Amino acid sequence: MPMFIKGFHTICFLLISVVCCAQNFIRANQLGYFTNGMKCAMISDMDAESFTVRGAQTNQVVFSAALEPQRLWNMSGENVQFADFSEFNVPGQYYLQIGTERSHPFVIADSAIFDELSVWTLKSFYLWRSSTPIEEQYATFRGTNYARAMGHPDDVVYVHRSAASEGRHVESEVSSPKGWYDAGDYGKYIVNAGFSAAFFWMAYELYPDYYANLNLNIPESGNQMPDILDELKWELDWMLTMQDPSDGGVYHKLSTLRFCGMVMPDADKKDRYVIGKSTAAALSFAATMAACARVYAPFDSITDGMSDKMLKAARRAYKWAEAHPEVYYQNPKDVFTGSYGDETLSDDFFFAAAELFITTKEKQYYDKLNLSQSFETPTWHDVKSVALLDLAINEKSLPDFINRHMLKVKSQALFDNIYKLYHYSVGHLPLRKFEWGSNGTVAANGSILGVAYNLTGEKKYLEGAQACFDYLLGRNSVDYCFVSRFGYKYPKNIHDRRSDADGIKEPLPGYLAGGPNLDETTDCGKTSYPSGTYPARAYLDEMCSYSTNEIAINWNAPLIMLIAEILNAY
Ligand code: 9MR
Ligand code: 9MR
Repeated sequence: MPMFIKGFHTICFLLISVVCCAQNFIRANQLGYFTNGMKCAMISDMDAESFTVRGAQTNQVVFSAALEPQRLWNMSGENVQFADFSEFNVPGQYYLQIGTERSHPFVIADSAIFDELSVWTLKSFYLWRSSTPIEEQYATFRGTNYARAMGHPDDVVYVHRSAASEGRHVESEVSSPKGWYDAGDYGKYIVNAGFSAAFFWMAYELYPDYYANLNLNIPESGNQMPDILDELKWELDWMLTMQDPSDGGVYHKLSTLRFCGMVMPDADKKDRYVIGKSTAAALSFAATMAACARVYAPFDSITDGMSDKMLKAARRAYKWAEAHPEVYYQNPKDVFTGSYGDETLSDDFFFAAAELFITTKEKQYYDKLNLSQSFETPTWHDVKSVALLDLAINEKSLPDFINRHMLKVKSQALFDNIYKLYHYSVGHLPLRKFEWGSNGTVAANGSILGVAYNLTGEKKYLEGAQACFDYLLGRNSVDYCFVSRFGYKYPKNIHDRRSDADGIKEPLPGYLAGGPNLDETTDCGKTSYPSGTYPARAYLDEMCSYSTNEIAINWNAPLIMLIAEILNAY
């Protein structure tokens, strides 16, 4: 063949492989693995018989093993195999190779590899703070300074028509500062706040010593309270302002009437409102305040006696919900921000009663708990499994009159339901479907398996938790480490107003992208995905793709707990 044709062929081949099919066929956790930990990578469509691990500098084979035959994973349309190299335990930098295909390089090391991840997934909440300037000394990540001006003081917000009461009239002014932004938008929504807070306090309840020593370098660092609790307090302080003092009811959310454009927080100057009161918000608030009354009690001298105030607020909100058991939230006609509407409230009652019970040990709250229902993956709209988990975590401190057997059977069933999802999944992933925020669901399920391991000591649960961890950090069908600024290939264009508007090329660090989701395919125009796209591959690293590439507190919070579990397991 004449040279120029050969060259032409080569160029075409390169073009085709870059444009249409550029992907990695061997996908590992892009950050790495613990020296003595489980180590697994996913191989896609290679039908290989064996794999090798090679030194990143030397290119020498340091480990090799046979592979099981490939199997079709119907969620991704790939034929997958899993390379297990747990046995190999020499620290260093490596990659996997099969034929000429290689994975991204990764590290095998003792622990430090995940410390920065643990800090910055938490610090992302500091960066999310409303009503305060974000300062350079706390907001510099690997040389990039993410400082910004204060946004949304929220010391004057208005009572929306839907939220008016005897004591607080339409358009009257209230002060509701602090709190975290919910996501890529600047709203503050109670139901999602309560769900997210739960992963903070459970992580703290599980690993108090770890968090006592984890320095986040935030403004409150060094104040004798663990930084994770300082960070959560920013949210709690705001939540407390969302209770109407005249009746104990809780506003569903605080936001503008419409989403603002992609601008920095301080450029969003439209009036903000407290909007609606709902049973779900009252219960989420009650659960959070009740739990935090317990968790913050040892720190009353630092918080000025906050725990007592929280418990009173919790009881009042719960009473309000009992008197108004069916106030479902729906956006009023003039409101277009996130709705977090929820048609089922039994799980919210369960959450509030469980946390009030764990804290007060009062039988009146225990008697409200229907433990005979079935428990599965929790979400912001189905929180009963969060409550069950926290009952299990606190079991030892609960009074004698409870049905311990039932609690054990039910928490075991929750663990096993999620474990089975993982175990029988060809893709080694405990996920029924890829919905909005699928990565958050993986993080939540992973964190539950981590609790299962923590409480039972059974290795199989750790294996499931590790699978979720690895998936989120790169062992997935789209070859992304889903946490911004971590790993080899991470989301660059998260749907986040700050990241889009701050003039900094790199996105803000430490944020978990929502992840693959086929449900909304028009946010980037009619052709977001080619038809026939498989759910596990329906992910777009585009700013427009809020259905797959937004960030949110309820996805980052379970990730924090999962990270703590993995870090503390080895
Ligand atoms: O930016 C908004 C994001 O936070 C929400 O999750 C999403 C769905 O409610 O909506 C986004 O806002 C979009 C709006 O819904 C439609 N117009 C374009 C907005 C920005 O992309
Ligand atoms: O996480 C929410 C998801 O379950 C819903 O399907 C979706 C559409 O209503 O909204 C998601 O929550 C968004 C909220 O409404 C506004 N802030 C951004 C949230 C994450 O996208």
